[in-house]
Amino acid sequence: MPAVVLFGAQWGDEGKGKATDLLGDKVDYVVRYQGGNNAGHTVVIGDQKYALHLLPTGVLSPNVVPVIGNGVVVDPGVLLSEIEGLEARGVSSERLLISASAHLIMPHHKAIDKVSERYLGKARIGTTGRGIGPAYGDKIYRMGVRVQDLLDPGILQKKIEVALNEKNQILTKIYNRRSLDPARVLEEYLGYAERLKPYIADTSLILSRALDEGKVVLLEGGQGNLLDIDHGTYPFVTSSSPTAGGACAGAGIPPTRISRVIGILKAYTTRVGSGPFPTELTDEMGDWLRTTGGEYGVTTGRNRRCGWFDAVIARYATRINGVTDFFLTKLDVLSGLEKIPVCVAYEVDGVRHDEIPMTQTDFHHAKPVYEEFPGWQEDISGAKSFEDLPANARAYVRALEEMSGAPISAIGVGPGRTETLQLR
Ligand code: 2SA
Ligand code: GDP
Ligand code: MG
Repeated sequence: MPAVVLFGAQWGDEGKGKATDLLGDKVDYVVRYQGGNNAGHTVVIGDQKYALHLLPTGVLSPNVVPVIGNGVVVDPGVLLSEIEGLEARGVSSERLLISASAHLIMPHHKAIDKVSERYLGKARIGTTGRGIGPAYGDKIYRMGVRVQDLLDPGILQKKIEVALNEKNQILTKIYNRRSLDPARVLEEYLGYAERLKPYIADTSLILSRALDEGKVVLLEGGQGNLLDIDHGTYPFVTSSSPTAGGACAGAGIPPTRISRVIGILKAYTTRVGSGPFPTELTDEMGDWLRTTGGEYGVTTGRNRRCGWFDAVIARYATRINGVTDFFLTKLDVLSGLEKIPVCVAYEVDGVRHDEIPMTQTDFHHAKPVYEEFPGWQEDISGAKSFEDLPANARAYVRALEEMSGAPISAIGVGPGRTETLQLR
């Protein structure tokens, strides 16, 4: 099993953190390949709950090397606090490796993210305000500051000055905000440089050698398929590629090394931020799913929008990512319902769509076509095997599997490490 990708098959928060953690003892490296501290990955171990933002989930497994790949945007202040926070709880980040080619989130990125969202008003994306979009924007615009620039104070100073020359104009003239002082930013980042130096590495080379030695590398996605900059609900997306394709570019690993692509799929659907969501429930049922499932943003604390399972989206995830198997999470949340509707197709202006419509306009107008499944009343959180589940829960799982187009290999029946049923 050389390299394995694990990604979110919906709009994020499917339970990727828990799923990655579960594989912890079978892998040698866990690599974040995109995103930054917009992510919130929860892992529950015994009575301890960890919320990871920038650090790969592998940091919680003592034998795993956690890697921040080149495709990630790193807020160095946040990273250092996360490292310290874990250390205070007895979790060492000593093994951490940070790609020298990853980009840095700078103070102007955070300022512009927040103020531009405010200016968009009702048209806002609903970003996490962590500077993610502006940092990726500068990367593509070739104006980014990279982790390796922390090792060269002269270059760092020049890059900060060039960037602020332009960004201060934007902040003051367009957004009527205060300008940032390049000397102070330099001083702040030189401070981070000292502390981050020991972790900086050529991670693509290290991973390539590890794969040659037969080591197992897990590529851990943040966010999800429909938040992908190319394949998601643009412009209501994040600014990176959470899809399996993005894993190669974001970790510096060739596609030929990847042997398994695990899609994490929630037994219902959630989304944080703006944008289309055909099965969204804006009524009491949606509130019930939010409360029962604990659907609140791990990074911002925002309410997550909730709705029924959407098989069109699941099939789309299979197609875009070449899913070899799915982990189905949070099945326990659905216990107690009389009936469980599942969206099997959409209707747009009277026309049935079995696939995601080609245009965003059509997707915005997509009405779900539902098929109802009988629910189950039993608490399933104590189940130890698939056979322990009530017949209706088993039928629901089998139906989702059939509609999603790839086998389900594990089922989550609770947030804890042990609350998982292995199917194959
Ligand atoms: P950004 O900040 O530029 O990446 O925001 C762009 C869109 O991407 C969404 N996004 C997310 N969606 C789900 N979960 C995310 N992580 C946190 C969590 C979210 C939180 O685990 O709960 O705490 O609010 C995440 N990160 C980005 C975002 O909502 C925008 O729609
Ligand atoms: P991620 O971003 O995909 O890692 O997911 P989040 O951590 O943002 O949100 C998933 C939430 O669901 C977390 O609170 C997890 O502890 C929790 N969780 C994960 N799997 C299960 C499950 O099978 N059942 C229940 N009830 N909770 C789960
Ligand atoms: Mg999350």
